[in-house]
Amino acid sequence: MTREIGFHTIASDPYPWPYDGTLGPANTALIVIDMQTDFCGAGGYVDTMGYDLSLTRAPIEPIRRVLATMRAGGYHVLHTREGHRPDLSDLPANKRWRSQRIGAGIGDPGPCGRILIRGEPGWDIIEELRPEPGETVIDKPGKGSFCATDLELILRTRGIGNLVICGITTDVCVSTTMREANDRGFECVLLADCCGATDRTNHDAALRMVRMQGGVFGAVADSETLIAGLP
Ligand code: C5J
Repeated sequence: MTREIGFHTIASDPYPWPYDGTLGPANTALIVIDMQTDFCGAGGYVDTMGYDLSLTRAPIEPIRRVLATMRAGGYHVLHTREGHRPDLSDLPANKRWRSQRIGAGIGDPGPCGRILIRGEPGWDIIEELRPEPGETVIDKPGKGSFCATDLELILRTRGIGNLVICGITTDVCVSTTMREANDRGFECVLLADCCGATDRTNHDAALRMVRMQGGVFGAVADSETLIAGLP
């Protein structure tokens, strides 16, 4: 993996990130996870389940600022979308069953189209955080962004070793992706104010878990610190 000369880190918890001081645009990517109407918009999946949308909408503005800064700085930017094929051939039966049981069946019709189905209005990334031309969008059928996708191949091909992770939900897709990335040797920082969960306690717990054992999954920072510290 290509590493840049120079020593750049940002203040983060529990250690200055990245561990080896290689923060720079060539080898660092922002990955924005699942900022889709289904997870933070009226009539989407999370709304249909009855959760408080203000929690999953809270990161929109901080992410917008980080996106603008990292785009301007020439950093890699990637987005993910959770969703399934219209014929449901990639939807595990237990995932569908569980969602139907609570009245928000994946694949069933809802106010934003079929829930979590590729191509439906609810599945798309919200307007505020729309990907720009040239930015990679990873479509994933699961919670982790590495499962059944070409994300790892793309990151390795581009020589990206450092991942700035944000999006929703902190305790599910964000956490799963960070763990998958960490196990693959990527150096990750999670931006606390650029994430949100359907439950505040779970959000806080997910952040706490990252910081255990000296940073068992990486480090935690916030958007202002990142923006101020980017070389
Ligand atoms: C969930 C996600 N919570 N993006 N998906 O089902 O976190």
